[in-house]
Amino acid sequence: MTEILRIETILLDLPTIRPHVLAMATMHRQTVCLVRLHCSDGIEGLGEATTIGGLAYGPESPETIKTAIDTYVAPLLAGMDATRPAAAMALLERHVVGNHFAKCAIETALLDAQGKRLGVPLSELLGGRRAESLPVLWTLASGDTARDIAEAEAMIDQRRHHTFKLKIGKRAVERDVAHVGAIKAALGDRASVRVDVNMAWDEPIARRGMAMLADVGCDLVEQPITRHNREGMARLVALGLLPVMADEALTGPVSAMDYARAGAADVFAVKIEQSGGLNAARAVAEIGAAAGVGLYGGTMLEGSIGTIASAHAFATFPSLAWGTELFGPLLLTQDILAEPLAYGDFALQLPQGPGLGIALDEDRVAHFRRDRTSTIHALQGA
Ligand code: MUC
Ligand code: MG
Repeated sequence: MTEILRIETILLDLPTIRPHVLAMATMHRQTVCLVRLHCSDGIEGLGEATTIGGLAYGPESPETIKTAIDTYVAPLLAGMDATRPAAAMALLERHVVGNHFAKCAIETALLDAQGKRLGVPLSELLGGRRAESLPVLWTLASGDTARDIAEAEAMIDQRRHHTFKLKIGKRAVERDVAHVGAIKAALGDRASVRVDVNMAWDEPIARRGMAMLADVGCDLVEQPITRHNREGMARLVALGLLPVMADEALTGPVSAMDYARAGAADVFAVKIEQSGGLNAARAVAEIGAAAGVGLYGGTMLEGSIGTIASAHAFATFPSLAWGTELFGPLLLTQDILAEPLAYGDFALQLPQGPGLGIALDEDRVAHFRRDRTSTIHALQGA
């Protein structure tokens, strides 16, 4: 039997190209929990978990993910059959409650290893890809309107992105809408402009905000109110002012069913980490599609490994009418891959190689390891 020998977790701190300003956090770096799953046939599977602003977005942080895997997941899976990823995930489901981001990183590593073993891309283990490339938008979140417009113009000129998501909800609604309106007016028909409120509004403000956003040419609003107010989301959908997308609310297939039944979203932002893994994300997408909900491929601002894992999953979706936001690696100053992911012509290309189809740059991994830099700081302080 080919066994899972060992699961290694490494925290990497990667700087962002500029501050990324969201309603709940401003990010200056992204911390990646890298997972290396070593198997007895010599194959290594890679996985990754990230969060947004540490614990600012949800109940897991890179540090808690590392601890959960080291303390509970790795001992549980050691010695299991590495060629049976679904059986390993079923065992994990039985013994570990929640911890969706950690589970996603493990499932990614199991499937990467299995794809390498069988000589097929990861997408083929999920039923097969329907697309070779996925459209990718960019998030304008510098915190400054003029800088955001300049950034968007550059992205359009470089043929990198022509759809933009604006992070709002931190300031008064009038100021936020003025910011959105100024960007839309500058870009005109050359771009689609959408907003993500990250649950910062209550329902009356959302009603007012959405009417104003529709007037300035915004195309969609993402999670305007708390995920717990499903009925409120359904009432906002029923207003018909703007398409309403659920994000934070979608924590796996059960929540997808709940939102679909209630008519609480026009669009689902499907995320592999938030869903609890790649297969769970596919289930969320299938439920959405069956309910007539539009699909969009979301990000937890993953680095290259989580991003390409997402791409393998999203490429198998029944439809992807709203494209994806798989731009995470482009927000970082440094990549940890030997060959960066292929962005161009407003899209991300899927690799052809087995498993995830990527390889690590070991020098960069060594350079950005938190335990290495904390050792250096300790030595410098000594
Ligand atoms: C979110 O809430 O969608 C996705 C893009 C971005 O800038 O932040 C994330 C999180
Ligand atoms: Mg969102």
